[in-house]
Amino acid sequence: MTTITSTTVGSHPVADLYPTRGATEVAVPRQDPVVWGAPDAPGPITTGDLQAFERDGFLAVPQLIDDDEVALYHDELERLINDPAVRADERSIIEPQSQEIRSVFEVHRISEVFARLVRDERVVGRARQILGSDVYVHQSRINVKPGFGASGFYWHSDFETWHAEDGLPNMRTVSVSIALTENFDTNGGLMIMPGSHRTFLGCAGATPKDNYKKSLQMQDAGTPSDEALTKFADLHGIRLFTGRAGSATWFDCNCMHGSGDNITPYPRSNVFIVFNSVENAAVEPFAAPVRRPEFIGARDFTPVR
Ligand code: 6CS
Ligand code: FE
Repeated sequence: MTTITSTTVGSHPVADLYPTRGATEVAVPRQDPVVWGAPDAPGPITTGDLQAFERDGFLAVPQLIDDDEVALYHDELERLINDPAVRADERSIIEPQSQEIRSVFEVHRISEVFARLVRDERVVGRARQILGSDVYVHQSRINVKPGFGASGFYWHSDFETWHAEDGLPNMRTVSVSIALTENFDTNGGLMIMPGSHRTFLGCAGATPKDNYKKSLQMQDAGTPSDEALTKFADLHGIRLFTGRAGSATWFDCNCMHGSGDNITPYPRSNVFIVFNSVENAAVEPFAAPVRRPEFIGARDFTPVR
């Protein structure tokens, strides 16, 4: 018997369509559209590419920003990670082994340069087309993934975390990862299981308090079982995304994805922006004792203009 839990907005319960972090792992079909906008909606994405995004759960853009812009954003990434105040800030996640910076969160608010990238029509215009509404930034981060051993991210669905811990009710959220260094097939690139976005895998195991302090270095709660991952991989396959600096990958919030370690000398740095529909604003966590901090799960729902 599945118990329908809910969370509340004011006194209005919001049904939990995607139960997770209970006693056992449970897969349910996606109950939300993938592309919320009209297929012929105006914007940078062609109708054919929108249909491909609907089918696969991702869309690769060979060159989203040009070489000059890559230099601008990469310089800004370097400035941020070399600023002692940023390193000391809780928004910075440090690599456990090397003690180098692994990620810096909320770059769209601490950096005017990255704030401009978010507002760029080539970026926010695509998000509005996919989500069919005005959008706000749920989360942004730069992932540095330096060479010589930077650790990857184990398989997971972002939505599973954003639903359980940040209280996003529906799958109306899209991420874009923009490469700021070359993504080779060897330096820990993003891997996605094509089509996996159509199944929600509720994970087993309750969310520990202050989970984010560990999960952003090495995720534990919300990790699929080997059996489930084997089924998904057998059914969907695995696609590795490579591309030059300036290329980008748009992917649905519920894709099963991950990335390997980077033991090459070549950093795999990207900027990662998560757009959420203003119609899907965060409520209370569906499966966590407390909210995560706002620099990870935004509570300012002001649309990007
Ligand atoms: O927990 C989160 O919100 C972050 N964790 C991962 C591994 N991907 C999504 C997101 O940036
Ligand atoms: Fe992720």
